[in-house]
Amino acid sequence: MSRFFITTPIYYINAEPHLGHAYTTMVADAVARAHRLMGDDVLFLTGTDEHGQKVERAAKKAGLSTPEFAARIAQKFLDILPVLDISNDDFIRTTEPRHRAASQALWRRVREKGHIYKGKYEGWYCTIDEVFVPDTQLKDGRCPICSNAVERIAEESYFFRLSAFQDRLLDHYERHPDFVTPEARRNEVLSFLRAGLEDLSISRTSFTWGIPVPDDPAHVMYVWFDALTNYMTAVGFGDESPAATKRFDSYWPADVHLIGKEIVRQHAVYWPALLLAAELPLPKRIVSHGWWLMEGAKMSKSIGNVVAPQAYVSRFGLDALRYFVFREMVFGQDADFTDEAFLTRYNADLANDLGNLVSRATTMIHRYCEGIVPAADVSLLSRPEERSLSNTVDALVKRVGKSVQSFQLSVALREIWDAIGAVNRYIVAREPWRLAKDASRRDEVDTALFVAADALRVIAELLRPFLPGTAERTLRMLGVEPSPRAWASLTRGDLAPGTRLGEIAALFPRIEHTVQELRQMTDDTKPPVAANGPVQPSTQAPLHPSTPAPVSIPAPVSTLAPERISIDDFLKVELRVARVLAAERVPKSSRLLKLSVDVGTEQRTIVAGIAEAYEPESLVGRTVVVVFNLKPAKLMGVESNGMVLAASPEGGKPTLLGFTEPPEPGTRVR
Ligand code: ME8
Repeated sequence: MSRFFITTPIYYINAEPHLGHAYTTMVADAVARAHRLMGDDVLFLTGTDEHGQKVERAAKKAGLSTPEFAARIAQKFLDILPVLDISNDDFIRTTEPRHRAASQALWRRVREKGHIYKGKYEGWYCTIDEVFVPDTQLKDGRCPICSNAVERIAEESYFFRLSAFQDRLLDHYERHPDFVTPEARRNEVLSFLRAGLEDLSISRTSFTWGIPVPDDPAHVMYVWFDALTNYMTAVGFGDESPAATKRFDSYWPADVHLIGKEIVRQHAVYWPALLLAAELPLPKRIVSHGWWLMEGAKMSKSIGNVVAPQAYVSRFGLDALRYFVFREMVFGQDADFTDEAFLTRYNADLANDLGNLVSRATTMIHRYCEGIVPAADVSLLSRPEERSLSNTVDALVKRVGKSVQSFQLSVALREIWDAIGAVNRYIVAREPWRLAKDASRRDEVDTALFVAADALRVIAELLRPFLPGTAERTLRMLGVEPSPRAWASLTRGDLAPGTRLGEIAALFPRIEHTVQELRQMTDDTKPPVAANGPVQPSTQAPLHPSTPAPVSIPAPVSTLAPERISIDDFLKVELRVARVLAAERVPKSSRLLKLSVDVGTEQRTIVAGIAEAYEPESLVGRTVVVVFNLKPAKLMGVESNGMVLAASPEGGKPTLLGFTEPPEPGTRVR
């Protein structure tokens, strides 16, 4: 079993976590989960970076002692982990004793090897980014990273002989072409290295919120010296016990430091130089991703243009957020976070492609096979359609694994969605609903449904690292054991015939709201950016109470032109917008639901033949279209006063008409 040690940056605690932090943590989580499924012994570390002048100032502003402030904000970073279903193995806070010991041990080791000396630092400092800014790098007199004002500092300082490591670093880069990815970041580092390195100031005396320098407590360590050490603290560095030493030897060096692109220099130059100085192994890979932008500007706590992940999780569910960020951001590049893109991805990819497919396949097994996975007829599996789908599924496991290993999560998801498309096309090609009408074609129905359900099982297993909840729910619907299947043994054809399916539930109910409505709802739940106030709990109801995703089985298209009617004929039918107030099953009927609807002027009872497609509870609150002036009729003893419109394909389930921007009940439809 190979070891896989992956880290996120440890986050500053001057403000609460936002989508940028959540993104890195979710990416690391997906990769860690995938490596577990690939059989690795994974150690996944995240945490908080709590020292430095910025935090000291934020605490003062909040009117709290610095330790109290640190504990309060660190807790917010801890609290968000279960919200995002993060599977980290450790969470490090740099204020913990184990970390003080590790940082001081590293300092001593570098000092003993002769790479630290005392001097005086005079120059510019950006407290937002906690970096020294040489005159030559100032941009209009401001920080080149965040554009905020820089401060002049002049104080006694210890220096690390960074300049002595230029050649060894260049040599390391030469020998390890994948040390820093993507390529663009590697090239930036190489030009920085080739331009020559200056020694690095690694201590401060003008504030006290930091780890004291060994043997000279008037100095606290430069926050980056302390922060970078966290990666070794977590695996036992600085602890002399045999257990800790063993742990360090087996987990260090880290396999991947996953970071945002603005902190590449610290990780790709300072950190390896410090490790070379301490004669310790270097991390294997530094992988950096791009930024989430809001209208072109980096989402950041110092600007305040941040998205609160919790708001999206509570409105749309965690997996919708995970899917969106993994799929939308091409790894390494920047991406805009927009509600338009969120809504499109949700409705098109999740509700329509995945949600409908699962619902469609399981519904047909319920309808045509009494809810039991049928057995395929082996002789039918060599037909071109079956072979083509099998090839897609066979190739998928390897492809997804490869994409995940290179952090190309958007590619991995695109590959999975291509397979979802292939299953959808297979079902359309086989038309089980048509075959089911002919008893002599029973084997073909069984084969088609087995092949589709089995492909879905593999797809769901592969979705586990990305959308853990959705993967489990899908597998449960397919009647499959929820315990994860190692990817090495994940093969097509393993779904056991005779398995009873679980209950069907909509995976991703369609969002019938406009972007404007959506924005308002998410804005209302954004926690305040300032760290000194409590987060307002959301008081709004979930955006989609549980409206099921409409199921669309393509209707056969008639080639006969129907007789035309005049507009007057059409207007005789009064169609109105209505809202469902209550819904229940009609006793003894598997097809009928009794709906109570608001038609604008009154409340009416309408009986609709949609029970096989919709759970009654899921309809409450939904906006539908009804025929208002239909003569009343009794159905199974219940008087129906109108008719609800739905697309009703031959052999398929009905799909209710709806609106992306629901009008008021009573509005005429024409
Ligand atoms: O830099 N888009 O902490 P930090 C994508 N403490 N990712 C983003 C982002 C955005 N708009 N904004 C933040 C620090 N991130 C140091 C790290 S490590 C030894 C010390 C993510 O709180 C991204 O991973 O400023 C980025 O690198 C990290 O948060 C910076 O977090």
